[in-house]
Amino acid sequence: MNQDTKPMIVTCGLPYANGMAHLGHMRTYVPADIYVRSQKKQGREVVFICGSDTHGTPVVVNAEKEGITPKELVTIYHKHFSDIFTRMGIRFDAYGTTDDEENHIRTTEIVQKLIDGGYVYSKNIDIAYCPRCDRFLPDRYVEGVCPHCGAIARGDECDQGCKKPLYPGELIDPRCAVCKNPAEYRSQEHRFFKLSEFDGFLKEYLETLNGTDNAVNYAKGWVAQGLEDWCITRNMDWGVKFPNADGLVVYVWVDAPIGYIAFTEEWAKDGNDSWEKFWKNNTDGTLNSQNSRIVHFIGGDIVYHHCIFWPAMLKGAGYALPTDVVASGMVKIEDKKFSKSRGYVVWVGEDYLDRGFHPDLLRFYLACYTSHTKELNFGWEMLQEKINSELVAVLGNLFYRSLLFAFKNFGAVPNGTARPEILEKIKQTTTEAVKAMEEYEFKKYSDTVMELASYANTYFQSHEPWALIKTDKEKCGEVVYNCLQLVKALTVLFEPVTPGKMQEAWTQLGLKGNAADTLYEEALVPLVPESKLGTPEILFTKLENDKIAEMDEIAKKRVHSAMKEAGLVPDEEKVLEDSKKEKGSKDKAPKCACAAGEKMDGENTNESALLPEITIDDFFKAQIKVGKILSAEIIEKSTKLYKIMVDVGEETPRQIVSGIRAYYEAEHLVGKTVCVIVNLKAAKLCGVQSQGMILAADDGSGSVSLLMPDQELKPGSDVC
Ligand code: B3M
Ligand code: ZN
Repeated sequence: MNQDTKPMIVTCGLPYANGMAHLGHMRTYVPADIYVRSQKKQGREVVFICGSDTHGTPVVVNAEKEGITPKELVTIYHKHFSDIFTRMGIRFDAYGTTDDEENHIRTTEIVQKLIDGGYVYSKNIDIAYCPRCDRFLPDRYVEGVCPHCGAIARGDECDQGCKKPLYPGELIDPRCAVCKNPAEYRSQEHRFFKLSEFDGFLKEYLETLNGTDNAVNYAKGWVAQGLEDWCITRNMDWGVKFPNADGLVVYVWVDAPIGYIAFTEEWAKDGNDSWEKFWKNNTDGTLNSQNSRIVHFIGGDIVYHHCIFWPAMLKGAGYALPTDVVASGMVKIEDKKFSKSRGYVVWVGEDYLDRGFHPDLLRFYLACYTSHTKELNFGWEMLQEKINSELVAVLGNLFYRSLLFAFKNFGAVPNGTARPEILEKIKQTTTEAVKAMEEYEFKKYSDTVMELASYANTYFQSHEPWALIKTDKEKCGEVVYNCLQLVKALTVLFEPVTPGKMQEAWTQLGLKGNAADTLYEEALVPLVPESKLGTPEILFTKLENDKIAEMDEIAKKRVHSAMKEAGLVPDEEKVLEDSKKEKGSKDKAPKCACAAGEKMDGENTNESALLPEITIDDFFKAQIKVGKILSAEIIEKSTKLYKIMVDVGEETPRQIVSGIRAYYEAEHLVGKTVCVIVNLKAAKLCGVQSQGMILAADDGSGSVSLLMPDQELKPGSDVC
């Protein structure tokens, strides 16, 4: 089947319904919406699917923090996301939740298919358990050291380091994310998906996968490193029950992508259409024989799940495979790494829409700031610059002066014909823009179309209609007619990016129907001379300095209060209060630091500076000594660990397992003077006993450095 006639499903990564929508979300959803609108303009059958991700620890942890049930939490945020999407002009054909009945049923069916196909087995594994909180610690309930790269990671993903998904029992030095106390591992029976059996399939499949390089190439690299079987059950109540396994639900990364299918079913039910034509491969089952295109738009941090787990599951259960995976780059706020807890965040509702900013301005900024896979930096002044110099000065200026001139002097579309060179220019622009769109180059699309607006401005300017009207009204009509034809073409071409404003322009042009429903070919259809025009109105007004200054102020205050909360800037009142408390604190038991939620919201940031405040007593609970490394050897069972012998001034050296293999050669470690926590509870890592921890610093970008005294000290010296 020809690519052009295959029905398409376009999906967006499902937002967790556990908090408010922010700019990071929009970085994926806006381009996806632009893409879908463009597909519709090419006359393709396309269904746009998304929904709220309602399961997993991201939801349960936040619900616990708020003191409400997961169901209550997801009801609130599902509505929030749904409203925000509508207000941003993001038009999903279906927006469900992964807790919908359709998703429970489809997930159960797919899991059962995998079981029946022999792809699932049971195994006893170590699960982190917090003796203090008296519960098992799935995924984000546990933190520790990544066994692959040594970064601090959460239970299901090395979110701050190598980004690899992690499996239960893998974290080194696990601790409870709620009370921060050391966790222990307890054996439990879980279900595993035989991902390793899909190695050959995935290698072949990834050769055929389209999309952005940052998705496809990463995935190829991971498969090349070898695949481990995947634990697909969790000890939780909230989620989709695993068939015939009491007390276990399926892992959220199983039922979340299945939501794409379930929401297609919901859409099909509503419109009396078929979901199977997208998701059931009813030809010979080989690759590239699909009758549909399945395009996933996702954040760059969930490539593994979409390019590896998901196609393997679909293949195992006999469903059609994704044809394109499009991964967006990261978002920075005012040149700082995006971080909710540090205050580098822009909330789409509270900061943007509720303050009267038009959604199309943000859509435009997101489309054309940089290419889709690169880092996007948002700042209020940068937004102002971009909007004022492009949307206002170029596009808005052209529209208003053309429409106003025509309205005032002709009262309608003047008599005229579209000049061949103008039609040719429109045609070329459309071809080039659509090509960029097909390559997921949204910036190129927008820039190409904006270039046509500059061309049109030059046309208007150089033909001086304001002078011609006095000398040759007919010739002036010709010029204005062509300007309006360019305005019409631009309205069609810009509709995917700024749909609300282009609909207004469509009405001002006096055209019937919706700009959103017109095909690209409509750009070349000549305007009807003497047809009525709507009343011209200014489409884009300048973002004024005082408004931007106000937003800057809000942003600064947010960062400041986040720093204050983290104890990074002194808060005089608090200092006073704390010093009072400190006086009587000696006999008190240390409090349980229950501020874990901040680290569990899915941010990829190094949050170590933001742990809850501790007292000096807390600090001295850790006994740190100077040690000298005597030997370091590779632990065969692991790819990242060393067994290190350290002299810490005791009778016998300590044996310590450390995840620094990626950063230091074994022979370079010997003789180094390091700092060691010597009273850490002993633990076994990869079957090797570890009696302490060697301290190192991680700058968050993959550089890890041992902490070493700046002069030779005797082993056993106290670090104080
Ligand atoms: N709910 C959000 C994320 O990790 C997660 C996406 C699911 S897509 C099937 O970005
Ligand atoms: Zn890692």
